[in-house]
Amino acid sequence: MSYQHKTLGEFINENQHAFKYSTGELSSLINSIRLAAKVVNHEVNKAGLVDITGAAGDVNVQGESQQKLDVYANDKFIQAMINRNIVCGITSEEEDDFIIVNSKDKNHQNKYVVLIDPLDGSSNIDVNVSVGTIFSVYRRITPIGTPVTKEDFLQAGKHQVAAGYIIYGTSTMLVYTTGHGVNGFTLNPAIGTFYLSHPDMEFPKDGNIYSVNEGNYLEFPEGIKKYIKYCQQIEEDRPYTSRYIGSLASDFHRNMIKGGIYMYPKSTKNPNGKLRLLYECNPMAFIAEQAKGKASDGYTRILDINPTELHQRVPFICGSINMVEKAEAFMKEF
Ligand code: AHM
Ligand code: MG
Repeated sequence: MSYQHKTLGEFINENQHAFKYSTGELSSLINSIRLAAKVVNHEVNKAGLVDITGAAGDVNVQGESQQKLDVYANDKFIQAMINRNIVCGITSEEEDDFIIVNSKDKNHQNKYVVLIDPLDGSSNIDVNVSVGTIFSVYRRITPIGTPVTKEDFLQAGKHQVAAGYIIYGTSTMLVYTTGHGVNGFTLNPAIGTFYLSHPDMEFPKDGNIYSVNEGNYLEFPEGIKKYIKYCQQIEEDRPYTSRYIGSLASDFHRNMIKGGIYMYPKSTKNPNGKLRLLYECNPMAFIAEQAKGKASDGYTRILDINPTELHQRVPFICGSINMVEKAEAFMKEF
């Protein structure tokens, strides 16, 4: 079968055998994320009707209270994983603490924990701009048969077994890796099926797009300021183009296809940057490296950082390898 006709379901089945000692658990996990993505997509697509159907906090005609979309997405992803009982723990950008998942018959036998940002960039919803879901999967490190602990979630990003994102955009796409390259699937909304549309995605080594919130320029470290000026210089293939959606998955996705760099540096206002290491930076860094790109905090490889807190923030520079290395060189020099 040519790749054009391959569905995500078929792709997951075929690739299950790539894992040594595979029990199908990871495949079921990706399948439940696929399912929740379709449910959330349906709701996100209706967001513009909010004046007609009622805003968050209102009660609709059926007497059900309306939920904010990020809370809705959080519930749907968590429910999908709990209902199928295929993970042993979940933590989410929307939750204060991690959730232990178990049922009597399973007795803490599941292997994987999931870390999720259910609706990233949700401030874009009101203005009909793309938002995303970002997820990350690790094998637990505490013994099977016991409840998971925080330790299972605080693993360095290099230990991820899978990571991905969903973009609710002009098309809805699910892009993920299990450590064997990166593949992208586009939803055909008419029949509710994801098709393999972007096999073996890779960042071009170089690019000409830089994505950063330049409103914070005056607060950035000197190295980042100098790098931004470098991007703007009229020389050789520069100035680069500035593109910033303010929705990480979408900015990353465009840069992976066209070649570019995304930066959320530290600033005087946000001394550790804004993005969350566990829910945003680690999964994107894993995908970036699998797609031959690079991700760092300006000095250190993101995937080597040992997390200390569930909601830890970290400066984030990610994208085409030569561009990230150039930005790192500026950080080192200034
Ligand atoms: P969120 O998790 O509160 O939605 O914030 C994450 C988002 C990223 O998707 C995006 O790149 C960034 O925040 C935009 O932040 P800013 O508006 O400060 O530029
Ligand atoms: Mg977020």
